[in-house]
Amino acid sequence: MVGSPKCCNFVGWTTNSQKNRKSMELTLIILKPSSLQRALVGRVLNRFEQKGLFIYGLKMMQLDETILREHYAHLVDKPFFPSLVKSMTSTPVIVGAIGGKDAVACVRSIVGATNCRNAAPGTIRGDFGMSGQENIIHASDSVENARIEINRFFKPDEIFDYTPAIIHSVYSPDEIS
Ligand code: IDP
Ligand code: MG
Repeated sequence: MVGSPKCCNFVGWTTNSQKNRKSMELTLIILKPSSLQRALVGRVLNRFEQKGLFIYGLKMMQLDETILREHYAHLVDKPFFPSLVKSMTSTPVIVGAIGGKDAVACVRSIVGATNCRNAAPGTIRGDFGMSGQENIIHASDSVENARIEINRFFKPDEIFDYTPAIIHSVYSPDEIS
């Protein structure tokens, strides 16, 4: 974001109201190797666009064990962690910064439960997967973790602040002004 050393305060909306900008959030998604190998990238990204969320950053990158030990710090002692690292480094991934009002919770809801076999139909994991590990996509689980994860995977100048042309059709005036 212009003038900001980090992208953690990004809101992505052109409005003069700082108060109302606060409810606009940015969250991190990672399209995992299972998305790329199964050629699901377009369909997965479309789930967020059709909802009315917007893409403010998007890139392909190769992960390594170092960044995964940081990103999955809560799982490093789990027996499946080596398998998770092997999977997550098996192809490049696509990382995205998705924005909107209450974006963190909305994106988690669209993604669904961790194990695809338990994920509700209509969610990404529920519709596209059968595995607990090969579950298509990562999404930040809290506003604080979204801020940390976006800063982990994106440089500030890789997040783009623009106003979607359809913003006034997606939200009512009181929701964004
Ligand atoms: P989340 O991705 O739904 O937030 P986390 O518990 O944070 O779930 O786990 C991170 C990732 O680790 C999962 O998305 C999945 O790929 C993998 N994972 C979690 N639990 C298991 C398991 O029991 N077996 C194998 N892989 C797992
Ligand atoms: Mg998680």
